[in-house]
Amino acid sequence: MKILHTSDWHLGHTLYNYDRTEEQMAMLLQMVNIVREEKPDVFLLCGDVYHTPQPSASVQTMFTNALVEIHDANPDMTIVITAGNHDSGTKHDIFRTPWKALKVYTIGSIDANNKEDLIIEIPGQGYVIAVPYVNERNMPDGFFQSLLDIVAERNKANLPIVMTAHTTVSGCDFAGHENASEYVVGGIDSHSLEDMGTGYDYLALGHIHHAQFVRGGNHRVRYSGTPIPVSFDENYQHSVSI
Ligand SMILES: [Mn+2]
Repeated sequence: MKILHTSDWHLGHTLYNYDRTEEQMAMLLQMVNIVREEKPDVFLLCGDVYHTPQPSASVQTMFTNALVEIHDANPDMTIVITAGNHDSGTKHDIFRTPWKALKVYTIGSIDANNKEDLIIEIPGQGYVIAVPYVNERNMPDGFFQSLLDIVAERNKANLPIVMTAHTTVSGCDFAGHENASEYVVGGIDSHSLEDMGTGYDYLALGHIHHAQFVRGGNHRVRYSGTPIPVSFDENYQHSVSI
């Protein structure tokens, strides 16, 4: 299963009052071209689609138009978009049903009684367990493992299992985030890798802006990082991960 992993687009972000629409549109165009070239089976956008929970109409239009172009660039591809801590989870869920017509899954919130909503089967290829950002107080204990267990049960053909999360995993390099420590980055407490459960083949993370494999994750746990910088401190290479 070929995956394009990206996160933290922060559309609508302004830098010290400088409008960044032109840069963001250029990034979206690059994204379309990368999809056309790489033809991934799955496109993962792991949270912080927008910079604010109330993006303007023009920012939302920019995003939805780009999403259709990304779909058109590789119509067989499954697109999975989860909400991050900057997004409104409930707004993210509004168009869940119509987007499915283009094989786009938008996952904004979790319902512990309906875990099926978070499990996307890509027939013959694998599974995506799409977990959006959830405030720690609302995250049931052992939630990641419970999802992994459901998929393990179902996965008789031993297909690849990919899980997403938008959170801080301890051992990551948080350069570029202000007021960050080993324990809290961007207002999200660190999870240990053990908290993320076992049974995934790849854990696609969002939230940390510096692209990296997480220490101790055996090259299976990765932050894709931001495709374009969100602050001056992000003085490192920006990319998507294939
Ligand atoms: Mn972010």
